[in-house]
Amino acid sequence: MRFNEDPRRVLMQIGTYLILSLFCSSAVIGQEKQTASAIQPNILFIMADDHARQAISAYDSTLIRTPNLDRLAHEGMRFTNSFVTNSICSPSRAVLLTGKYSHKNGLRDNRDTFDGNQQTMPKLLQTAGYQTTIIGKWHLKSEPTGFDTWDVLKGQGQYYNPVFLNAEGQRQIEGYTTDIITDLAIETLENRDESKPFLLLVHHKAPHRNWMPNLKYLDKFVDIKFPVPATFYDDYKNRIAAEQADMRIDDMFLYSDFKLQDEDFAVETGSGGKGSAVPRMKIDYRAELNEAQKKIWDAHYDKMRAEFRQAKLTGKDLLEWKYQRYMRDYLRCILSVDENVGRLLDYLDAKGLAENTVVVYTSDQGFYLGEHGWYDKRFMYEESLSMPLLVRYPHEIKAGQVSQDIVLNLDFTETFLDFAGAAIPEDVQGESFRPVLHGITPVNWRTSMYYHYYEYPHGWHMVKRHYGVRTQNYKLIHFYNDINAWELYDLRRDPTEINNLIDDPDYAGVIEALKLELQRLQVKYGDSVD
Ligand code: SGN
Ligand code: CA
Repeated sequence: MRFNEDPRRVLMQIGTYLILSLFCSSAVIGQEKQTASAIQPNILFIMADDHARQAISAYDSTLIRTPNLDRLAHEGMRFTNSFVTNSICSPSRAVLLTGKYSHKNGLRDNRDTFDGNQQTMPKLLQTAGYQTTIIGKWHLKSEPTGFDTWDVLKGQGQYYNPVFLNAEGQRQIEGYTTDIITDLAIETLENRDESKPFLLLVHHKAPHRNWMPNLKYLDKFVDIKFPVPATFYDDYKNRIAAEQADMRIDDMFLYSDFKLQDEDFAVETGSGGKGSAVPRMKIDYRAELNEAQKKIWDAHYDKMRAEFRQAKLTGKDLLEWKYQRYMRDYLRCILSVDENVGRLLDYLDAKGLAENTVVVYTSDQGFYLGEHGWYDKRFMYEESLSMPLLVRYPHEIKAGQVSQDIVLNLDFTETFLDFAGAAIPEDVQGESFRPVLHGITPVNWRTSMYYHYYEYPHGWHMVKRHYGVRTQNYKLIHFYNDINAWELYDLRRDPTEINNLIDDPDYAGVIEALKLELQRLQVKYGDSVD
């Protein structure tokens, strides 16, 4: 809600906010100890890996129905301008844990190791009296710190029969990873110390590449033809970095991405994202399945492969076949994520915890589902810059709200500390969006956000280094390193970002203002480009 809306409504909102702040904010002076613990809510933070907003029906119902995620949206607040500051896995996780930009927390790209000795959000919450746990994907190389208990996937993790690492060592658990992560989360809640509030981070591996669905969902979506996105056949005109990126659906691996699993497809012909068209051997993803699982798996994909061979597709037909194949497996993985979010919500209901638990659903970043002809993330363009964000906390958040305020993954640390009533350290770089959750945009809320991506020229997908600024209406990006290319988008007129307006004289004033804003943000956050 904005201040320039109906004044009566605004007054009512301000009233509600003041009342809520008085009753809910743990920062209220003179609060008794016993009330202080009563108002420290539990925090259940569920984060998927590469979950595009387009694949949550509360955002967009074109592709899939996600009743449990929608339930969170309907019972809480859904954010439409929630962004990450560096759209790639490990860096995003490091930002979540520290509330600091990549250049400050030391983890710029997936090759880096997280320095677990630094100040982190779980450590701060631990000090504030919380019982802290992480279950699922970690992907930060060093051992987790700041958690009372942890059970994290080894490396990127597997979809089936995953190996978990914890303080005692490692163990393998039979089954489907999205289900198992939820089982472990529920086990954690069952065994928790009830005298303390909890912080539970549930980090799914799904729906990360190579999109291996649960066996029970293999038959889903077989009769559906998904519409290709408007920019599917993008020609990348005036966008050099986009043109040179290596993440087109057309180049995906036949064996592992499309599961055309036989020796004919074992040497990949597409580049699949390594940045060169050099043929490579198949990734043997089937090795993680046990014999019983493999039997069901193969029955499905072998049939599909036989149909594919018979169809002898080429050109546009082949490309659109790849898109359909990609969508099916990706969305089947989402079915499991949604189902397991439902299991956790049901658990909270059954134990009477729903009222006093802040439930957050998000993803480590967005993803391309065929927009610009792509999969993957990394770019500052909308699909990968955006993270889905749903927050429910009946005690403070009115049901069914939608916020357009700009919030960032950088803000989770401050927001959670705010809920915990804990002091917020000086060097944390985000903002608490708790007031935004009350339905009012604070007068001084941010009107622009800063972004910086680094993983180039090493790593996957050849997305050039870039930084930029996004406001409610515009986006300015500078690609650097081996190029020097600026892009400007007018998001109101061109929401799919295909018209780079950097050379349009009508926008000279906008560009100048955005360049100044970019500089201001770089100074504010202490970033420089070297
Ligand atoms: C893997 C994927 C890439 C993906 C990176 C990073 N290739 O290497 O497509 O961009 O992970 O993803 S795969 O063939 O091995 O699946 S991230 O989420 O960890 O950043
Ligand atoms: Ca990811």
